Amino acid sequence: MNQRLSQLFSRRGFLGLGLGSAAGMVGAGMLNTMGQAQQEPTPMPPMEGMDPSNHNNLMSEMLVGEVNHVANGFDPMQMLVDWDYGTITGATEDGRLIREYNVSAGDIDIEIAPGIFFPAWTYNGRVPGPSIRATEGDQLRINFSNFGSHPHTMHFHGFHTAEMDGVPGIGRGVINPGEAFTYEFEADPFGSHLYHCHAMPLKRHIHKGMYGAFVVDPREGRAPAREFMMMMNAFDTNFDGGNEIYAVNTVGHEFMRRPIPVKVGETVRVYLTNIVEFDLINSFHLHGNFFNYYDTGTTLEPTLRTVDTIMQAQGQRGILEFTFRWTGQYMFHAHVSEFAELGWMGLFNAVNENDYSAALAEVGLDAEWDYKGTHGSAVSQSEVTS
Ligand SMILES: [Cu+2]
Repeated sequence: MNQRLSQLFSRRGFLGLGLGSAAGMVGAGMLNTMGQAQQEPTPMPPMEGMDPSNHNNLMSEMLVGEVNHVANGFDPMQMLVDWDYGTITGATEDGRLIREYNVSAGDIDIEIAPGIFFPAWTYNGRVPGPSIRATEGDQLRINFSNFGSHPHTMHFHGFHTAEMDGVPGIGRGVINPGEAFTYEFEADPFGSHLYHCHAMPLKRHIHKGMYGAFVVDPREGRAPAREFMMMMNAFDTNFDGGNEIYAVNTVGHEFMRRPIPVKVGETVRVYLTNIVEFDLINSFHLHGNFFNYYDTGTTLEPTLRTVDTIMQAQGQRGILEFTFRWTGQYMFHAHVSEFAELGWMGLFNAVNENDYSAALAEVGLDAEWDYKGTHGSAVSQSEVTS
């Protein structure tokens, strides 16, 4: 056992005893609960406020209440724009940037709808895990440590050797609790990709929350736009092999309670992934608008033009681009009505430039969120950090 591994084992021991002295290694939110044993699933409370007699009030069809994002340690609204570019630690002999990322697995309980908790397995204490972003050709080093209660892996979609595939029995295979491994490969091809745990049983490890976006920008970048990461996910809260809550970025109906501010006339670009387990098909439908779609994001020209609904099977991804012509609130949701009613439904709030600051403030956002949303490309990021 090398020194790094022995350190990890001792840290794992601390966490298991609930002494939690590894604050420098894991987020505070993770520390709160990482030492706890897996809890029994929380039964679904009745959906209060669902009043079938009221047909004119959207809110009457929604999950009612507020989710405590601070206690969760992550906010779906911030997840739209909080890309992880890693740290540029050098260059390869052939002159490509080396980007290093730190990812830790850990067990935490998360609130996925008001009052509904789910015992998640996470990357970096959040579901989805960090939105890893790089530029085509970068050399990526993903330093993965497993502080969780089960063996896990990180399986990336992209070109890489079998040894780096993060699959049980091939290369290093599963990373056991207390162990660490560095996955290394080139960011190739550009596109809207994903990573997820590939330990067995696969459907359990994925639906527990072990997945995240992996976006690779083309070398020349893409045209300026307001960019969002949207992960269509769902949760089986009673472990019966079917989902009870559906969402984009984990929290059901979050973007109905807090419409996403966008500006009339600007290009909106969504990096969309479907990771929903147990249901064969998910979809994304946009109101009052049409979009161009780049299947898997691996082309610079759209693969579908002027559509308002796309389907994704589990693991499929793509990029949507659209522009709002008029101010107002525009829904986006699964065109599977059941999913929409169980949480997969949100709103864009399209406003004029002069009203944008007010629209941000209404949903608890500031200029930093606006900046991150409009400066997401890793191409420009490397100019800043290198
Ligand atoms: Cu796993």
